[in-house]
Amino acid sequence: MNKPQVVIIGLGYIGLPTAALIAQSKTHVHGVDINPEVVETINSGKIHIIEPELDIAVANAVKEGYLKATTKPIVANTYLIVVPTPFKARNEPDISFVDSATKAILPLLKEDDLYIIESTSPIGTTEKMMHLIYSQRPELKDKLFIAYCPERVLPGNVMYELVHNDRVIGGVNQSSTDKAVAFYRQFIKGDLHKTNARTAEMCKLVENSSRDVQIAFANELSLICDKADINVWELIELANKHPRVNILQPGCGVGGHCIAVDPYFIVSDYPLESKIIGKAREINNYKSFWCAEKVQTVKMEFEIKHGHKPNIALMGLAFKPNIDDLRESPAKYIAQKVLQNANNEEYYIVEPNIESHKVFKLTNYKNAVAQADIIVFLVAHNEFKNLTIPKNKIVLDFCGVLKKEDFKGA
Ligand code: SAJ
Repeated sequence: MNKPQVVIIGLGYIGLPTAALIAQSKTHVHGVDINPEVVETINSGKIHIIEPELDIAVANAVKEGYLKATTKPIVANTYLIVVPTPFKARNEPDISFVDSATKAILPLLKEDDLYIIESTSPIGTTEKMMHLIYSQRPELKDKLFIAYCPERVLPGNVMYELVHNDRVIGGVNQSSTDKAVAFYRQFIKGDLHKTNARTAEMCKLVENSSRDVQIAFANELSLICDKADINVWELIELANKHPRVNILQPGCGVGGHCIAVDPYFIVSDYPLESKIIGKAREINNYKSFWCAEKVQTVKMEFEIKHGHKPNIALMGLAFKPNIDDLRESPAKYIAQKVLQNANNEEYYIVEPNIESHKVFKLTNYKNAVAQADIIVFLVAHNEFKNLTIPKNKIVLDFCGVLKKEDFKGA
């Protein structure tokens, strides 16, 4: 096999699709992951994550010899850091994975190599890594190309968006930006926008914070409308008829690994200034809590009125509609909270996108609706949209499945 040209550290939701994409253009990619099981899975042409079309891309790349995975990096000329940046207690970003990935390649670096961080990172991380590299390898000072290039793909549509989305690319100097742009140009059809590293880092955080703030506005409206006895879905639809208004949809909170996390990267570094960004996080988190409380209240009202415990259907567990991904899901949080407060009611848990779950006993969605006295819509899956709900059932529609139908709750 020829010498690999690209090393990608981190073979997760972004690293693995990126590795497969680059390998498709017959560039040798050496993927690195600390988890030996992940490495073994990929080398057998299989994948450990759920993403449409990724399985075929990885199988082909491995079969044709352009993608190989190991637990240790090797010498290449381009290094991509695509590791997670979680947050620690008190919502502070944790860049220790970026730090250790950089340390792992430090001894391998040589003049003219390109080092790119793709991981979502607090502002200044790329410069911090540059200082780390040059302090350990002073003979390479100003002889490497160092840049930041965030991804912006939507889970479920990664293989398409990876190629077609525009990218923002920021180097620590002009030549680094140019070199990184030339690298991505080989694989990406979207426009590549040049900037500096700090702006590129902030751009990623701002994109997800912007969406979080907009969702928080919709969630706040849903709380106000619940008190004011106004159908929030109808309200938003009408307000959006204005040519310059585009309100997003309320739901049971914000889930996934990105939108509910990235805003904290700004808030923790700029706590005094980021008032709206911080408040949006609070509102979106509170919305999940509020939904769980609402179920509790309606359940007790039912028992007082009917003199017996209700059957309750909890519809959806995924973090957004029509996917099988339950990571950081507000619907799952609400289901857990409701079940913690269970008091001999019968519960039917529904998630049409998965076969079974190790904690929740799942019920078919039609059966759940037929059995339930109270139907709680947590995720707007397509399956739920055409359900006919008998008038005698109580419906809590937290995600707008029924839109303008007669229902109770935000
Ligand atoms: N949600 C609402 N109301 C809405 C839209 C979304 O409550 O009107 C909720 C969803 O139900 C879900 C959460 O927000 O719980 C996030 O879903 P999403 O589809 O908005 O976003 P993600 O997390 O799947 O992907 C986001 C995308 N960022 C933006 O749209 C700005 C994606 O482009 C990023 O690449 C990704 O985060 C990431 O990796 O950062």
